[in-house]
Amino acid sequence: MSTDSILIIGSGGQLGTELCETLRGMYGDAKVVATDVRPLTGSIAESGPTEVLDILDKQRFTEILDQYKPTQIYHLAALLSATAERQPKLGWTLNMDGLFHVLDAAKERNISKIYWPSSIAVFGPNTPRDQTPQHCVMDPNTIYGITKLAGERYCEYYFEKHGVDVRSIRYPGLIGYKSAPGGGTTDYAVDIYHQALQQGKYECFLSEDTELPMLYMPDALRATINLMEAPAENIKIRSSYNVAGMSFTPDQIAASIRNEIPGFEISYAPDYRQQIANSWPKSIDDGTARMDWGWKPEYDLQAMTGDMLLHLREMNSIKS
Ligand code: AKB
Repeated sequence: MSTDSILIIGSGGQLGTELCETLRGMYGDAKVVATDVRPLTGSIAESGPTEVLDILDKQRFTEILDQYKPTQIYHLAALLSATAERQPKLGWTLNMDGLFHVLDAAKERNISKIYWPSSIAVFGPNTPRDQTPQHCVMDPNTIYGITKLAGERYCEYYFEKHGVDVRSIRYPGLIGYKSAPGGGTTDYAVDIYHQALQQGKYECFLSEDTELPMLYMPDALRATINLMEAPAENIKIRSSYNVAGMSFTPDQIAASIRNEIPGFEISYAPDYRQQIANSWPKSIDDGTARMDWGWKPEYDLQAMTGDMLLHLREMNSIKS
């Protein structure tokens, strides 16, 4: 394999699945090596190279680096907020040690760019919750948020001290129809569409007025690629960029679904994830990303709902 290949760590997840497809479309199937802790199957395995990789296994990671000599790495493997709250030690180890392995590899080898996702979980109860600025109080009180904030500091440190070209976005909740999320607090906003089509109703684990920032997957992919393609001198933030698409409550997403499926019903049974959501911003100020590399979202809530339902109906052969 030539030296300009891309390695994705965590290709089996919600973002990894779609990012792999996008990057293979852009650079060629053979150039994008998809890895995951579990063997990858389906179109991702049929269309290009795949490997099993637990990023905590440094020896296996070294073998893969030696074999493929990637010049870019997208390191996506992590435990998300809800799962990490249930397994805090594993959350810390996977999210931190995995990042160290990748940053050290970039420092030691000829790897020109690293992408690492951060999250709105870096903010906490004392952060301004409306239009949360790029720079403000950050006091996350979830394990996931703590690892993301520590990871951001590490990324900036490796850029400053070792010249590692690492780029990052603080994703809000990601919503897409191609792949399922797993272990996040914002996952309800994906599940609700599936349940709306299958059952006509949904029981939400957050309260009706819990407002959170969200981003539709096509916008998330565009943001990620635009950031990675931007000239290095434009990237002024080496911790992680605020990026936003829309903000809504469960009540508002339900109303947008009702515009398409009039009989849709929602009920509420908040659980431990409510506390996580309560510590996060309601909306995000992404002015710095807009200024530095031209970020602009395309989808609002109703446009996303229309597109999600259209594609899910097509995929499941459901008539409207
Ligand atoms: C989660 O809910 O844990 C993630 C996130 C906001 O980072 N979707």
